[in-house]
Amino acid sequence: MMERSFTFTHALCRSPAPSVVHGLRADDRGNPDPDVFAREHAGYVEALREAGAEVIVLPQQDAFPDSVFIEDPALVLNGVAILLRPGAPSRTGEAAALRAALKANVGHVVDLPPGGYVDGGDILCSDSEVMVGLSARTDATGAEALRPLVEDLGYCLRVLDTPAEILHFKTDSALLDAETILSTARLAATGCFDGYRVIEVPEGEEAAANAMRFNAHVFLADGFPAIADRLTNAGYSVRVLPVTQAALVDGGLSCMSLRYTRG
Ligand code: CIR
Repeated sequence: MMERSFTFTHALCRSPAPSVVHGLRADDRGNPDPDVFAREHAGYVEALREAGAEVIVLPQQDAFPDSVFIEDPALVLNGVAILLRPGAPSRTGEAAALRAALKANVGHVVDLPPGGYVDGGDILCSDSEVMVGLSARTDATGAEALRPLVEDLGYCLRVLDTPAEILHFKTDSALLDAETILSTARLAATGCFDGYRVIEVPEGEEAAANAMRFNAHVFLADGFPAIADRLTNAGYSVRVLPVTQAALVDGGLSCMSLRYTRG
């Protein structure tokens, strides 16, 4: 199947809960405002619909402050949902709490075999491989537990290091098309994207690397004009969206949806 890495019919999202004010963050730059977050989230959902997705928005879960970041407890590959084990203790329960919705919407659900931790934010998929970045949330045991599932679905799995200052592998990278990756210089310098074409985000715009290709568009956080121009000039259709409140709790564009195709 061509371009299975960014061509999708569906997206699963979860509304931000008021408890998002307690969301995890590396540096405290103030709490997100739940009302503004809800508005920005609604704009994100609308943009996905405009890009051709049928979007299912699951109800908020106040017990899990970070549950709006629905990408982390699961991975959907080739129509199969894999329930992961998020590495942050406050997020462990998010996977079980997502099972019924995955069953109802994706259909086929399997569990990551026992051992270790994996966050979806550490997984970057191209058409042929699943790159798993080791981080404070994803360990080698978890990545190896994922390997047989991924290989059964027709992908290679490659385990990579993430520099210590980066929360998630995809905090600093995004797929732009089947051969091209958007990356910060600090992540690309590890050599993890050798073999791909890499477009680097300019210095000072690192936060823009948490972007998302969805069908014809590249979704980019608002406020990063240099990379927006660079991508537009490279021929991408760029859709700029405000994600100011997600950014306060270390979230970006890819974190707020699980993207998949339902036949
Ligand atoms: C966390 O630290 O888990 C959340 N506050 C942010 C998660 C962002 N998700 C992602 O990069 N995939």
